[in-house]
Amino acid sequence: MKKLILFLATLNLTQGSPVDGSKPNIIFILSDDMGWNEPAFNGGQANLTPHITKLRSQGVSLDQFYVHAVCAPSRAAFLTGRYAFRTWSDWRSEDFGKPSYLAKLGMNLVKNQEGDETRRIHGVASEERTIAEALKEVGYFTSISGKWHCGEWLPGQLPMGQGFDHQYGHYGWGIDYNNKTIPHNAPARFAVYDWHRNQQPVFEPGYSTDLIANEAVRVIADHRMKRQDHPLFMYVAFNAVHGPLEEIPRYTEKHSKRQAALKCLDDAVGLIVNAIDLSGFRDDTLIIFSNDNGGLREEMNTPYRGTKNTNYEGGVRVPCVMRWPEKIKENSENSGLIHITDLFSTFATLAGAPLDQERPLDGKNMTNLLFSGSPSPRDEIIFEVSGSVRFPAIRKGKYKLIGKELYDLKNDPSEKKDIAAKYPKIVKQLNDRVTAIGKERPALKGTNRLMTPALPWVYGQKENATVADWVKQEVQKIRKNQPQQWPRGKTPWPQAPKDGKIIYTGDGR
Ligand SMILES: [Ca+2]
Repeated sequence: MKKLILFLATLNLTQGSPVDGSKPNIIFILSDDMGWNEPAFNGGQANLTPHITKLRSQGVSLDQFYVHAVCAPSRAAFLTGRYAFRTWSDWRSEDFGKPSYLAKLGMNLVKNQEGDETRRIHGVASEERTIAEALKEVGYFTSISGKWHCGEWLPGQLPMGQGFDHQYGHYGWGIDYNNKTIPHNAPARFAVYDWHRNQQPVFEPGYSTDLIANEAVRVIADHRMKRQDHPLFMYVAFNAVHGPLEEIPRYTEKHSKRQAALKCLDDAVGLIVNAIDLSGFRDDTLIIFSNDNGGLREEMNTPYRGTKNTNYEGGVRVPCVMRWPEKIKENSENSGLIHITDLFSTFATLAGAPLDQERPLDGKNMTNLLFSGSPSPRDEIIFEVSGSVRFPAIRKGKYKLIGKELYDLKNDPSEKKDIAAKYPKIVKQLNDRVTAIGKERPALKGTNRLMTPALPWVYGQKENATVADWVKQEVQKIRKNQPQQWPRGKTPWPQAPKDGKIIYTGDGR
């Protein structure tokens, strides 16, 4: 009997969900720096997010969907299915041009052969197997529209070097929504052009939120016309609602800039979902909407504590909704524990792509949780290990250890009461675990490569080598209005966190 039960249990584990390998279209829409409570279904103003609310009502809301605490780590974790520390993505590319960050790695700001202080090159290594590569292998057309932030210079670290058939948007941490320049280029402080289609600089007047959505709609329509025999994977990563918010094309009469930017993002989500439905892809498409890290200010994340760049719930627990008609129950909720790395394994499983690969995955397949009503196979998340700018942080079961602080998330989801002193054994257990896994951090490679020139006109090494005059004109227009001098020690970006804390004075870069 025991043997039979064991056999049945094994069978159940290996059986998979009914939709595994069914190759749906997969549309992953990611916003930037949105707070937990900004969508209406988490307490935000209803008139700001009607389309996201509608998507939620047609599908499931995930209550325990976790990411990393900042942009680049979350994006790398999604793309590779591996915790950020494994690809050194807990350090962002631009950090390698900032003395306060470099100092934490025992490195200096270096000069290139031209004698200019410049950035060391850092990004997700081209050897990593990305989700785009995994899906492409099994016949998907792969598209990214929007923000990349996993390397902005070497061809192998750009989207089309990492498995995307189509690329549109920006490579760096952010852009000003209208000019498509990135307002600084650490260690230089001047603007660089960062807007590309298929890795060529492109001039397109308009507001980036609208343009990213328009491109996504165009790709969907193109797919309808040309490639219906192939499944579609789209990664639509808005720079909204990240700062600098700048000029917003509509809604500012009635709303604050932040609210107007959010409402424009909501419009954009509506356009994409509508394009899927009108193209006849509705029933064969899984749409996911989520966000890369918590909001910049505490009040955006209540009832959770903390902000972006912290590992409190407010920094790492984000809204996530999924819609797949008939496959996911309308207006449902799911409280299974999920980490953004799991999307890799889940998408690959839906696509029938293999999960065994040279560099082991942290992501777990969630198709049984999402489509068979099984419990989550995950009971642990490694947010951070030593060697990062943030304190080591781990969740195990109901407990979360952040540095020396311990919280019971089941009874205290707002992390008001540090219970470390009361439970030293649990602290030790979690600390031992996060220390042990931290030893798996590989050696940092590639940072002896330098960005030359130190201040490019446009991101992308090849693109900058043959830069057109119009790009220079666009950039000069912005540079001439930037401060030409900075007081000693002042930078347009915040200094690296001290004692686990970062002080934001600007817009969250
Ligand atoms: Ca972000």
